Amino acid sequence: MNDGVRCMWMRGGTSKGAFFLAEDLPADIAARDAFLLRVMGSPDPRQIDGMGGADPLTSKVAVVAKSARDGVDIDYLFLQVFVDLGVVTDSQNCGNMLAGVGPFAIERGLVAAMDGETRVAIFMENTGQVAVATLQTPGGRVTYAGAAAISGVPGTAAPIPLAFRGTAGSSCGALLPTGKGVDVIEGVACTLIDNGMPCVVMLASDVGVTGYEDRDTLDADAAMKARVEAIRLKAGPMMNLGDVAEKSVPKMMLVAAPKAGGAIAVRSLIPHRVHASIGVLGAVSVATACLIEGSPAAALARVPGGRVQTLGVEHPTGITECVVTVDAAGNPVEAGMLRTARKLMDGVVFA
Ligand code: NQM
Repeated sequence: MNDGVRCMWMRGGTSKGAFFLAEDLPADIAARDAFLLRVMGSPDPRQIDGMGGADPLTSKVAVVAKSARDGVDIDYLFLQVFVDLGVVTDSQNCGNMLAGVGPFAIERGLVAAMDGETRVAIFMENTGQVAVATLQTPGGRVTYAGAAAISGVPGTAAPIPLAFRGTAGSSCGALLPTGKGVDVIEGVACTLIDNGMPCVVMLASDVGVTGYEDRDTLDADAAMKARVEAIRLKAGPMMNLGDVAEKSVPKMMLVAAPKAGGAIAVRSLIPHRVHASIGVLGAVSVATACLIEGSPAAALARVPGGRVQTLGVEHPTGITECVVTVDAAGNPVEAGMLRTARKLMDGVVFA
């Protein structure tokens, strides 16, 4: 470890962090987590003694290995390294870091790239589903350059469409873990939902904000945050997540009527900081809530209808479009989203 560990730093979607081969990390979980805390410089709000960016969105780790599963290329474990707590958690997935996993796997020789496009099937170990990423690989090499833009990231890059199946109940066992479209917690009507990410969806106005504020304004609102955290601590056990005091789920989604042409406006707490945009599976889950009868989101949402619906989720830095496919009974069966990624650094990192 003192000689450093091989590591690639990448942007995946609107997140950024460290990508490791599983074989390069300690097999012992306590030793692995102690190493990752040192790498990021946690716990410390500035992460001054590490590589982390003093933000949950830039304090992330992807652990990648060749998969032994049928029809799957790669296994991906996501780890969230808390910024100001000495905690590393695998309690959530991350669809943004997922965008970097396919390119990283090709760069490390775990997947052979085709000339043109390469589809990489990725088993998401945190929640047990498979996602398929389609990468641009002209001449059998990953390219990061391209014309795709995603909100929250300046400029353009090669498109990486992600497709998800079977994400309903990924961590909570059911799309609606309480069996209801709405539960009242601390006097606030909430939809407890998991279509890839456990989320609690409520009206922003019910916790005293508009839902159109910028990130810094909401991050400075200690009273709102305390109220939302009280709801989260009660929602966790109701969602089959147990005590969530030291977990990064459920995510808290404050919704308002759309006003930029999307389906819904959202400010998300992940869970103690406000997201600069929105998580991938968080967006899929809140978009799905727009389709649930009785949900506070459905009451405000502008939804197109039909079996394949493109739902724009408005957030502090733009709109993220999710494509949600439902079956004849209206149950979500598939979701898709466009991401991009960029290789930033390849080398060794020291703890
Ligand atoms: O919801 C942040 C992110 C995420 C998670 C978070 C994510 C997802 O933006 O799939 O991508 O909610 O902690 O990276």
